Amino acid sequence: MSKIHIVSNRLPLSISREEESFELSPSVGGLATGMRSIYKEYGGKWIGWPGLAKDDLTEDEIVEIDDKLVTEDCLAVHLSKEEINLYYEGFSNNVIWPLFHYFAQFCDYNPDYWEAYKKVNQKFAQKALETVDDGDIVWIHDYQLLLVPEMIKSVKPNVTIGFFLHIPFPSFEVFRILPWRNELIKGMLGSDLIGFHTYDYERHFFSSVRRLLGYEISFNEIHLEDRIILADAFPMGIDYDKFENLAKDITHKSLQEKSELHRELEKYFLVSPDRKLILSIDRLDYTKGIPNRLHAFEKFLNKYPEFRNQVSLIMLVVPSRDEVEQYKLLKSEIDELVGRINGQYGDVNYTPVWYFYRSLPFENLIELYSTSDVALITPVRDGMNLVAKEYIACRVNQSGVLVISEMAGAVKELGEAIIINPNNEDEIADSINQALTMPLDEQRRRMKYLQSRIRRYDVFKWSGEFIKGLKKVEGIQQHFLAKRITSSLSKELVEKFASAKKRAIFLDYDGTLVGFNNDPQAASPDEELHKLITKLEENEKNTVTIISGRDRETLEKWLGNHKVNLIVEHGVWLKKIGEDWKMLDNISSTWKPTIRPLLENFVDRTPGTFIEEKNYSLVWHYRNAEPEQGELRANELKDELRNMIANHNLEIMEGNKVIEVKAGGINKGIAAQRFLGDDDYDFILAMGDDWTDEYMFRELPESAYTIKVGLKKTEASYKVESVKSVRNLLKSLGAE
Ligand code: GDG
Repeated sequence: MSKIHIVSNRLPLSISREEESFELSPSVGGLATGMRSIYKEYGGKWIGWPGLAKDDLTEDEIVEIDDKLVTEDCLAVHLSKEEINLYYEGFSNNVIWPLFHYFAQFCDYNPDYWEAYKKVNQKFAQKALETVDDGDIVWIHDYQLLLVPEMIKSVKPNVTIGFFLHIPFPSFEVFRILPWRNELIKGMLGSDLIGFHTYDYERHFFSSVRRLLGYEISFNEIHLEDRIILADAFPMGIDYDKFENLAKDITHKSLQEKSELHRELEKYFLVSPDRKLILSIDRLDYTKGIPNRLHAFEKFLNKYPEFRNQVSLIMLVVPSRDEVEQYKLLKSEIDELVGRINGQYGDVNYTPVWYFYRSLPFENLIELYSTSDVALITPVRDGMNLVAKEYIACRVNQSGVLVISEMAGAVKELGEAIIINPNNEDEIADSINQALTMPLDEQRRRMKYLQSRIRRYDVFKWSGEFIKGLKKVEGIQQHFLAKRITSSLSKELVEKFASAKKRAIFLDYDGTLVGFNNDPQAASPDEELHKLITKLEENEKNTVTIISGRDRETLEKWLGNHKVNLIVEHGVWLKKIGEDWKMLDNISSTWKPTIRPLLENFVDRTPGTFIEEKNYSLVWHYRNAEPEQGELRANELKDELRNMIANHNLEIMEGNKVIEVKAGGINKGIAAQRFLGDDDYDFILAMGDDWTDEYMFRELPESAYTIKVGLKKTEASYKVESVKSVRNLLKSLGAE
């Protein structure tokens, strides 16, 4: 069975220095819970930083820690203070975190951060490579390690790599701000499956992939030159049963068994049975919308005076990154706001905001969830937000109302909550009122739906679905690779070629012999290609034919000096060696003035596009257009063309970033067949990359070696990945 390994910034264990040795204690966080079952069950390792700076440890202590971690199947990536400072505090938390949460004004594009980020990502990759075997699965987590997928894939292509991003992926207009945007995307594309919390993050990612790297995306598959990658939404869940069971336990506790906090909470309600509590829990972070919440709560107390003395907001803020300037400022802003509200609306018996700036034991958290009537979650941007789900799981009697920001990823699954815009303080104030006055049966009705959804898609389901996705992508990739020429097949082909007496070789030009160029006129043959063709044409057993959609003039100019036959314009014209051009069929071009204005209109409306005129066809090129607009317009154009060609004998051909309208009745398949005639070729080879070549693959005799360049679906009998592989194959034939 293949093993599953996990890579994340932090290991799922905390290490603390005790008097004589080090103690390990398991983390209780959602990721640790969800992943622990996976890597243990599949016999893998967890690779991550143990949380102590290497500078504070002696060599012996590092060995001791490593030995301890190995017993838990964990491998430590040891980092120095400087590395933590530059890679973690610097690039991860001062560049990616603010940018991906749309706080571009907080980014510090310091090149030293970037250098450290690359170096430390390499360290994580290296540690993983030491333990990962071919056929294993590696699941990498989050924004600190965006480069690791590619770093592993490039060394071990036979390892299946999953990547999950726990924070939002921003829209292209924001992502493009980053000086190292291409490098980060390429790093992520080393994965086989990329997971996001929501479909919105996924589509933003696709948009950046398309615009920055120009890869084609169909449904949720990204087509690289030699691989298919899948991206999908996997909304992360919680360990529902754990929260629910603890919440149930709490309701059965006697007064003596209750914690001090719990007793305090109960005292609050003793003053008046109508008293209510609103809860919020977050890390200290500018993305969590804490000041907005306080402003809105102030507004609420002002607008709904009947709730003064009756409603308190318990705000648990967990200290985080408080050495960083923005966080310090945020902390003072919160302190000031809490002081102002309590000063204005509080008295000796009533504190409007109970503010805890610390972290609390897990049990206290459950008590807070269980005793609060409303959870008020107002992030201005949040990848998911697990607190919302935890509140739902703890409401064992199904009372309670969740008010949640539309900017939290979790909102997609929480349609029965009250949904607010975190920047609309009036709306939040009114929503607090709505939540506090909601009849119990309505609370229960809503909570029932929320609970059944969150219970079903818990953290185990989440991780299980992701692993299923990884297995599915393996299947898809195998399907795409199914016809790929292996070394034994290529040997067989060379042997058949060598023993043949009369060989026909059909080669498409663009995308087969040369790569694509932004300017089609710049794709002339290079030195290597000239040599390759010369080598093939020198062997008198070979009949080489270049079969292309290009026009006569261009191909004759480029290849006229070779002893090769030319079939151009998708089969309209044939020029045999030493002969003149001949038309293979009587083709008309009288339709051009009708179609041309439509194409011109599309050129006017789509910057970067242009028309190429061939003798018997018109081509609209959109490779240089902004990619999404290009695709959109291409579909529009096809649609309009379909209506227009009805009365003409025309065909619409869709090539690689081109749409071509040509006279019907002739194609590369018919042309190749006619060329072969009754001659007794005992070896036929045809290579091409786009769907115009599919005609050729279909029409040639079954015994022919038909080879598709690229991994897409094809009628050819074999596939090769790239122009480079075509040239390698031709080289081995030429060497015969
Ligand atoms: C990132 C993304 C995404 C909080 N205070 C205490 C405490 N907690 C626990 C909560 C909850 C977790 O911390 C916070 O999780 P969130 O999801 O709300 O937020 P981030 O930490 O920002 O996490 C986020 C998440 O990754 C997962 O993908 O949802 O969007 O930003 O589980 O219960 N736990 C204890 N004491 C506390 O005082 N024990």
